[in-house]
Amino acid sequence: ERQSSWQYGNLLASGRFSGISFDDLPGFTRSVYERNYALVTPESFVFAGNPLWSNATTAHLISPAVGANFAMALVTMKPHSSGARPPEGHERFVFVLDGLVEVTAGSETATLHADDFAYFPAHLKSSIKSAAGAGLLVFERRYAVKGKPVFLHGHTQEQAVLPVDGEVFALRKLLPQTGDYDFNVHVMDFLPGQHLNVKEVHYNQHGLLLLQGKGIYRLGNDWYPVQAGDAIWMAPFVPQWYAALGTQESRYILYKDTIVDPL
Ligand code: UGY
Ligand code: MN
Repeated sequence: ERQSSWQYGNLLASGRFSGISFDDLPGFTRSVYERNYALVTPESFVFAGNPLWSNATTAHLISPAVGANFAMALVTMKPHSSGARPPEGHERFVFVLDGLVEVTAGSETATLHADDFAYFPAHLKSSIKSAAGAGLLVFERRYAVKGKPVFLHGHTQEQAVLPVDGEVFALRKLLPQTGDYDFNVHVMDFLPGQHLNVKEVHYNQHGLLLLQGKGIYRLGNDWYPVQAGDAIWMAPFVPQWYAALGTQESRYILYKDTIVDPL
């Protein structure tokens, strides 16, 4: 057996099979969908028109249809595209993956570049426009607490790195930790070889997009190789753990519901 894998390695090195790519293998995907988690990888993303977005397509990777209390979508905005206000009672969080957008909420406006974010409270009229095109990650949910959240926007890199007891990753929280917000969005950085210390099990739900790097994600009793571009849904109480591998820092962005009494 050793010999056959050595021979296979030699054949690959010979260039005969150069260009082998699992992405192009018919019927192959790393995506998996289980009762309490899903891994959705780019070869499975399905972009389609959406009545709230003009001249744009959306790929919904997580929605309440799986039992989640939020929706997570990728939005591809073409030049001269726009997004309308979410339905009544829904709040929206936008993270810019690439390009440039102009956002409006109430009487305020802002220009967002890659790695910038904005939060739109449910009670304000809002819109998102892109003149030259942009890629967005969007989290939306029904606003579930009685508070006074405000329109917010910022640059990810300018958010303070927060200490986390017993953990080594660098954590940034993009929303205020007050009772006005019923979820937060975390950005977490790991150097290669760093991993979560806590093998987490908690009532909160997650929607995750790996922005950079690669590693191993544990979901329930399964371990998955993951890389930038992969998305993960984690239902309440699914055991979860990550280790960063490779040569590049890992960064992921993570929806986490907060505050709401689990009862
Ligand atoms: O805050 C969290 O729950 C976060 N550390 N979870 C995770 O990275 N899977
Ligand atoms: Mn967690």
